Amino acid sequence: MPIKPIVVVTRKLPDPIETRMMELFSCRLNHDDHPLGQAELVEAVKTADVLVPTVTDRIDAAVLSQAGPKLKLIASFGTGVDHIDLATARQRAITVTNTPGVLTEDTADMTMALILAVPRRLAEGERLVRAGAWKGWGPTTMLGHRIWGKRLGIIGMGRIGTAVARRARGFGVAVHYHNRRRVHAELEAELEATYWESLDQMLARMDIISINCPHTPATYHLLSARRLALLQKHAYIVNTSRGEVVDESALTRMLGRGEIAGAGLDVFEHEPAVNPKLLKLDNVVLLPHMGSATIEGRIDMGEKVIINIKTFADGHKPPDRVLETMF
Ligand code: 8YV
Repeated sequence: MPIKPIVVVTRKLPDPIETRMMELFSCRLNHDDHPLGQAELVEAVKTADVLVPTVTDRIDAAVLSQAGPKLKLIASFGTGVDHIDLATARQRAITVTNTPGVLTEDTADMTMALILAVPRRLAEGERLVRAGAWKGWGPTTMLGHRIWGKRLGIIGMGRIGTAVARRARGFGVAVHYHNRRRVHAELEAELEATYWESLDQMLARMDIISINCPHTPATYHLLSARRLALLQKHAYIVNTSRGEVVDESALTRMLGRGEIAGAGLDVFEHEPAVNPKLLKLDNVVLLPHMGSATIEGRIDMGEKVIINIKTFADGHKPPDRVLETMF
């Protein structure tokens, strides 16, 4: 790879990151920040040494099959890599990197915000005031449910799940979790966490569920209609991971029928489309995939992208290599 590789960046990144990238690489930036269509992505992979995509780019087999021989690195801006066909990338000897770690705390904060917002009817109250419909305080108006003392079931006890658990403890919430592997005994003790090998068993017993696992072929619709039906009627679901982990139609149906109490969703199955039936429900808080949306986080993510590209261009193994076998 040339010392100054041709780097195509698919979306507008924070200014300090773009400036540094321009200094280090031969960069093609996306000044107006429009999401690239398939033809533009194909054009990008044909000419680039390095592609810097985001979650809004579908880097599937059709796109990768047209990659030029120079494309050796996909340095994705973000932690999730479900928008990239890792198997095809590997077949074509293209290294894939991501930006883990730096968005953990921001995403955990947003998860906690939703865990508080849904049972305490935050968005509903805000809408009431803005609509000029608030008639004043009342002893039985806008009653939600107490957070303190509830049971939180975390699906996916990786970095973000653990950071959510730490926050939840501060709110007097009991931590339960389901994960492919049980976490280290010391961490479990610190969090006073209860491990459930069986997701079904955990779902049936929790007050709040937080989804913090990646979207992979194994977690697609992990919360299927059958599993959602195991939840208690008073349970809430919060998702700051990926919409595809939940059967969104089944969830919407259940929320509409009052079969579960509410949901806080930062991610959707067909982003940026949101099921119109969800928009009509009061017991949901809907956010536009902004879990990691802090300026500090986005700069840290950009720094990671730069380090991954620079290390690779210098002939070394970039630190954040995504191994297909991990997913
Ligand atoms: C990112 C995310 O902002 O990193 C992830 O996996 O979901 C987001 O927080 C987005 O993916 C950037 O590509």
